[in-house]
Amino acid sequence: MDLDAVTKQSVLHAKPDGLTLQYGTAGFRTKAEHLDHVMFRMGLLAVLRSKQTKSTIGVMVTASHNPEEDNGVKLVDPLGEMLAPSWEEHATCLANAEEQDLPRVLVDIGEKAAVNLHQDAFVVIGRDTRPSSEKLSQSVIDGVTVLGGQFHDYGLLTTPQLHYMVYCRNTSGQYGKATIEGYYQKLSAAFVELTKQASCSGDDQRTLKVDCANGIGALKLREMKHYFSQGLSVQLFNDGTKGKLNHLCGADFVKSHQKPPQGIEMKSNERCCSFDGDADRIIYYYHDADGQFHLVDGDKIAALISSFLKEPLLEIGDSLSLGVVQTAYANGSSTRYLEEVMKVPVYCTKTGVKHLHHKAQEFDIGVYFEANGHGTVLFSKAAEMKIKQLAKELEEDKKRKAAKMLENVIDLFNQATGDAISDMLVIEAILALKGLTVQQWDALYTDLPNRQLKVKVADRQVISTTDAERQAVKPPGLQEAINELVKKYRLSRAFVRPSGTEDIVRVYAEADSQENADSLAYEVSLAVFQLAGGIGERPQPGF
Ligand code: NG1
Ligand code: ZN
Repeated sequence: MDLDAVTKQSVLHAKPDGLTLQYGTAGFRTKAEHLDHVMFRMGLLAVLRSKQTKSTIGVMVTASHNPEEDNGVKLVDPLGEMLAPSWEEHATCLANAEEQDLPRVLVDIGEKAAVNLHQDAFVVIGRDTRPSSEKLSQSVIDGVTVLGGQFHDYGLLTTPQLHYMVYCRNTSGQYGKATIEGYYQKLSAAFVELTKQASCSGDDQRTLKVDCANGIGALKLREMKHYFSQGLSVQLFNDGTKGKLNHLCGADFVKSHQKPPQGIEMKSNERCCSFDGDADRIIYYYHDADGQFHLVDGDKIAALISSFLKEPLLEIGDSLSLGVVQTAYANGSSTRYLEEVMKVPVYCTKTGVKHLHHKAQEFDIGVYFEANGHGTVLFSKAAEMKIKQLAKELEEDKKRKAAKMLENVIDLFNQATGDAISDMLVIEAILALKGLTVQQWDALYTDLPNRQLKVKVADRQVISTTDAERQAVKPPGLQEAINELVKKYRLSRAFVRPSGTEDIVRVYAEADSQENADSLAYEVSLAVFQLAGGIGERPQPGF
C-alpha cells in the first residue's frame, strides 16, 4: 500500500470534523454533502475486500427510497450478498478515522483481516440517478485507484443490477453475462419461456402500470421493455422527466402512506405497481370499483409465489424443502395464511435483507420478502441441479413440464438479491399462467389493518430488542407498557425498534380495525417518547 499517496489523495476528500457515521443495514446513508470522504474510503475498503476474497467486489452509490438530497454507499460481496458483518465494522472504523489516523486504520484492517496486499483487486461500481451520485462515484474510483485496484464503472444501474454483475463476474459468467444486455436477455428469455405456457388471456391482463419513483428503474425498464414486449406491455409513470426522486411516489411512499402515488392514472381494477428509488423494492396496488385503494405488498407477493411454487414441486415428486422468511413487519394475516392454509414453514428474522437472505439459504427453496416489497426466491445449488436434471430426464410429460417451469423460475429470479424488475416479471408470469386478476390475488387473505410511525429520540440505541425485534429489552418498562396497550385491542400486535437507516425509532401496530391500529400505534409512540427519551414535538393522535 502506498500510504503516502493515500494521505495525499485523502486531503482532497477530507472528512468533516466530528462527523461519525455507522455502516447500517444498507451501508452508509446521510445527506449527500457529508459523504465525499466516505465514498473515497469505501473505494479503499473495496480494494482490501477484493484482495482478501480474491474476487470482484461491488460498490453501489444510492440512498434507495430516501429523499433526493440524501445519498449512500454499500459494498457488495462476491456472490452478490451484503458485506460480511466483520467488514461492516472495518467500514465504520475507516469512515470515522480522523485524517491523520487513516493510514494506521488501513494497515490495521489489512492485518486483522489477513489481506494479502500483493493480490490483484477488481471493483465494479454502479450509481443511481441522484444529482450527487456521479461525483460521489468518482470519489469511490479515486479510492480504488490510489490503492492500485482495477475497476469497471457501470455508471447508472439499479442496485440489483450491480449485485447481478458482481455475481456473474465471480462465477465466471456461468450465472449470466456481466453486461446490461446480459441482464436484460437472461431475465427476458426466462420470462418469455415461462409465459409461453399461459393460455392467452385478454389484452387487459397483460398491461401493467409502473410508477418508477422518478428513479433509475425508469431508465432501465424503458431500455428493457422491448426485450419482453411480446409477453407484457408496461406503461411507465414518474419516469424522472419532471418529478423529484421518491417524492410523493415510489414503493416506500405507497406502502407507508397506504395510498397511490401522485402522477399515475389509475382506473378501477387496473393492476399498478411502484418501484423504489433504486429498484430493489416492488409493491402492487389497485382501486376497486368503489374507488377504494388496495395495497398488495411484499407479504402478498411471498404468498403468491409460494403457493405457485408448491404445485410444480409436488408434481416433480422430489422432496425439496420450501420455506418462507419474513420480518416482524409481516402482516399477521400473511403469516397465518402461509402456515395454516399453505402449510409452509415460516421464519421471522431481524429487519434488513441480509438477515432474510441468510435464513433463506437454509432451504432448498427459500422465499424471502420484507413487507415493504424487498425480496426474492433463492434456490440452493443442489435444488437447481436436481430441477435441471429432472427437466431433461423425466419421461412423463406433465412432470417434465413442471420441472421446466421451475427451471425458468430459477432463471427469472435474481439469485443475488431482491430485484423489483425481476420480481415484477415473476409476478406477471404467475398471474398470466394462473389466469389471476390482481383482485383475485389480493383475496388470498385479508390484511390486518396496521400503522407504522416514527418517533424522534435523543439516542435511538437506548432501545434494544430480542426475539427478531419483536420484544424490547431496554429501556426498562417499555415492553411492559407495550404489552398493556396491546391488551386493549383485538387481534393486536405492536413492537418498536431503532431504525438501521434513519435516526428514528420505528413503531408498528396492527389490530382489528384501522382506527384501533392507529390508536395503538399512537399510544405506543407516546410510550416510546416518554420512556426512551423522545425529543421535539410529542407524538400526536390522528393521521
Ligand atoms: P430500517 O430503517 O432499519 O427500518 C429500512 C426498512 C428495511 C430495509 C432497510 C434497507 C422497514 C420497516 N425498514 O430499514 O426493511 O429495507 O430500510 O433499505 O421497511
Ligand atoms: Zn431500495
